[in-house]
Amino acid sequence: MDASTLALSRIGLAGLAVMGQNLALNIAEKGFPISVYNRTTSKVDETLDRAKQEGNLPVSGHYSPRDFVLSLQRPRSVIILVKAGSPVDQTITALSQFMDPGDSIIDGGNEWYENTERRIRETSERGLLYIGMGVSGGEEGARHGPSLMPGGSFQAYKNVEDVLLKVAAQVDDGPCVAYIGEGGSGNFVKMVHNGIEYGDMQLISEAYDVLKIVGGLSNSELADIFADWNRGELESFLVEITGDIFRVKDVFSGGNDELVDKILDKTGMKGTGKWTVQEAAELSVAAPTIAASLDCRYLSGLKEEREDAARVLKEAGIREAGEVLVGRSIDKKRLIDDVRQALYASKICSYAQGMNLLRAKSIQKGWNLNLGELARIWKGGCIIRAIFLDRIKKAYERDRELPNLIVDREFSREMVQRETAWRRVVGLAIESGISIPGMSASLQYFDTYRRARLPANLVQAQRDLFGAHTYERVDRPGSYHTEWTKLAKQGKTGVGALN
Ligand code: 2AM
Repeated sequence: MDASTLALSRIGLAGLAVMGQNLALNIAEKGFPISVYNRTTSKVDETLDRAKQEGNLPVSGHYSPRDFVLSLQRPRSVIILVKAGSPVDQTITALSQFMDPGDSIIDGGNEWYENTERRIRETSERGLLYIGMGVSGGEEGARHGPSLMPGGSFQAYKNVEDVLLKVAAQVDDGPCVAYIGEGGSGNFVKMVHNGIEYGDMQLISEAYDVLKIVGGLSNSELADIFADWNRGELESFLVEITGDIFRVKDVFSGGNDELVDKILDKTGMKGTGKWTVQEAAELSVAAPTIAASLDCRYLSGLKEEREDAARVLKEAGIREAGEVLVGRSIDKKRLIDDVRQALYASKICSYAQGMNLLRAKSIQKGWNLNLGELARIWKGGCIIRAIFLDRIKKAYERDRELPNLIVDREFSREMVQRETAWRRVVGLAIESGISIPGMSASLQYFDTYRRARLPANLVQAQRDLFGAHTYERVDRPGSYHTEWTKLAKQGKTGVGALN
């Protein structure tokens, strides 16, 4: 195709797998003529077919990197949506040779943020601008309005801001996109979004498990409960789709059983949750709910081992999960209400962990992340979208330096209101052998964070005894070391010497 004879496109998109195709069609539908390219050219034709079918959208297909790049208005902006890692480098190499200083590359994949930072440096040597942009919302979001988290070159953002503002999901307080910050901040924020998503999914699965085993609820009752929860404080995409899942019948069993019961209990993953937990550890930020959900995915993968363990422990005399409750009368209505409250309180703790991880990274990297604004752009389009994010946004608007969501004046009140129900659910699950690693991690996080005094004094004493690591005192300044063993043997009161 001879680019000179055609009107140039406003923007380009390379990488036409599911996300790429849908995002390209979304951009075109919002009135921005777009050029598309894919290494395997059949996907270019596929996209052109869809563009035609879905309303003669202004999409032009290109079959070589050169034609693709030359079909764009200058300064050129190219979104790439290929597999993270080396495919991104290969795509940059293929395209950038035809690009000019001032042109921009926007990587929309789930990339490790340090790769983006390396590419920012590499492309800047050639005068190119670079953005790592988190895109959330799956296929549907990409097509009709995702949440977008672009970080990197501010100029590159400005060059495409009009496009992104229209393409993003729209909520009551604006489009779900904002310039995140410099470097790999956009990818990092998307990574933590995914970590929070792991937590939400785990917590929901635990709510399901408790309701099913303790309450004996059927799938159709569960569908109604989740639909009901979706009309209140838990209103969210994940709660909504969970309700829908319980309603789907299984075709292979003649439509008598629900599909959810036929699904193998082994969770897949692509790595962003693991990165979140690794980063939390690197930054010394406690993220136990997110870590518990990651661990649970690992344990779920050990299906055969778990089956063996179930058999061995049964032979050893263990009771089935929930068996201790047999014969006990369960107030279903109260159980359902308790689980709803436990889920909500657990979620607050999980989001508090994710937000605090973002803040710690922001301080380390000088990104100046605006946590309230991040909560706002997650209100629509993305997988964790929820009514509750508006409350998080407001909490950070009230106090930008809020150390933890738990101590926000509204959230603190809500936690206390739900505390008894939360403890009942966790207690009941623990007593009956139903694993609830997410909800109990959240509760333990809450109970540890809220205590003015922890047994860490004893750990400090142990460290000082065996490693002379010294300790501080509650009543006077300085650091102290005590000859604990000697004094204990002498039966004397230890008078710590000033170190
Ligand atoms: P393909 O259709 O040619 O395989 C998701 O796999 C997307 O990433 C697809 O569009 C795929 O292109 C693209 N992709 C994967 N590896 C690539 C590479 N090394 N270079 C260019 N595109 C690649």
